[in-house]
Amino acid sequence: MISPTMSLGGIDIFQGLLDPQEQVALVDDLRAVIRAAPLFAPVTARGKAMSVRMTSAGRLGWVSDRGGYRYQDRHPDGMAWPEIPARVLDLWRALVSNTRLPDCCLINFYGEGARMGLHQDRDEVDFTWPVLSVSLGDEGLFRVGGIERGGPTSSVWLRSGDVLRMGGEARLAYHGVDRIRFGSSRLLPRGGRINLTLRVVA
Ligand SMILES: O=C(O)CCC(=O)C(=O)O
Ligand SMILES: [Mn+2]
Repeated sequence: MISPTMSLGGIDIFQGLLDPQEQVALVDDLRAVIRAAPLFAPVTARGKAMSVRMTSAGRLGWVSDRGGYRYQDRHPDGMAWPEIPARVLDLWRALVSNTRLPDCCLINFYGEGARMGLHQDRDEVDFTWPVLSVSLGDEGLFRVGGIERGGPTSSVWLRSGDVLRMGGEARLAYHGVDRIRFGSSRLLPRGGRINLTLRVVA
């Protein structure tokens, strides 16, 4: 079993788990996913644009539009989501489970100025499985609180190749990304940060 390098508010963090070569290979896999299911710009139910762009791989993908946020089995343009890349599933097998694989691999892209407000991941039916999250590219300031909104929070800069596991008590912890350091990594030639979030949905 691989041990986390640190814990933040009950979240296990595996810093530098993916070496530079693995990161490059993963980005190649993701380019293929994005070619088949392009990044789109989600809006909230109130019509406010989110600053990240996103797409998904897997049986289900997460979408947000005027109709609200939800999981669905099609990209907003109508195609089925591509399969989750084998390399990504290997990571899940190593850190979560060999028997139950994730239904969804959400791909978030943070360009310059993008962020994600504090939220809980609670659109899934089953919270017994952890959420696994992979950071690639530019550094992101990740903030985590407790399971109630408004409590104390702590922060850590996530770097390319870091992996985070939110399970147990921390499965429903509030978390978000305050900002990225645009251009801090050379993994993506035009800068930006990619986050993969793997979840069992149902
Ligand atoms: O970008 C991150 O590190 C977190 C993403 C996230 O929390 C989400 O997509 O639900
Ligand atoms: Mn989240």
